[in-house]
Amino acid sequence: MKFSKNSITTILAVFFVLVVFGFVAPAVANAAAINTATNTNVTPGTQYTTFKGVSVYRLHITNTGDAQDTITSLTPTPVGDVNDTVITLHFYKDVNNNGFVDQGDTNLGASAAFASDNTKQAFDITDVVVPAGGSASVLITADGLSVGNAQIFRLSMALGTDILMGTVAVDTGSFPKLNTDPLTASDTAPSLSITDGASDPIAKTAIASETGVVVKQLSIAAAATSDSIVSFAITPAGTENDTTQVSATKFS
Ligand SMILES: [Ca+2]
Ligand SMILES: [Ca+2]
Ligand SMILES: [Ca+2]
Repeated sequence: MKFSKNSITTILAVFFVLVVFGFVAPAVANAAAINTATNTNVTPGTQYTTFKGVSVYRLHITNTGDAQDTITSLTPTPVGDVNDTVITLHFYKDVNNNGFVDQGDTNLGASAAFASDNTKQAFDITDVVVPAGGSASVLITADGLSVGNAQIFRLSMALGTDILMGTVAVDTGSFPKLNTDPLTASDTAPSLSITDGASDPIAKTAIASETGVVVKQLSIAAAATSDSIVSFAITPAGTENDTTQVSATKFS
């Protein structure tokens, strides 16, 4: 939750849209891969002491070589006075490289809590291919459980080898190791009022295989402070099969 002095009102529409997935055949590696890593800084801001899905690190690997390469594991070090055993990290391939988890991003299956405080820990992610002449982004998000008021959390990649590549190391010369903006915990609870939007529900009926159908609109207002919404937990209802007949849910 990010706090400031101004009240906000956010109109939010939630709708379902059909997504078609394609498959890309892997390229054949037969020459050199030259990888440069950058940390495109994310701003976790001030969060309530218990938080979920907050972006804390955004790793971008550019491969200027003529062979594909692969990110196989990441070994970040937690920094700050938070007891890191209350922090769980999640790793996503940030397909659209926008710094937050959204439709089309891929969970890399390495979610875990830190085993001990201020201690480097390896996370064996689902391998991420960086194509020859291309790039790939990995986004790390954090969940926190009762983090102490005013405590700070950051992530660092201390060494080039903390980004384990399949064939060659990253260029560490220009790699900013520490996320610039910390996550700061606050014990001031968020205060939101949530009501149906002015046009809710927008869609009364939908034809078979229709895409982009708006099904929900919310009006969300902050009280004395403003808050950043980082996730939604929604429950589908109705006679359709939500697994087979709804291909995706999109928030905008
Ligand atoms: Ca792996
Ligand atoms: Ca710590
Ligand atoms: Ca994304």
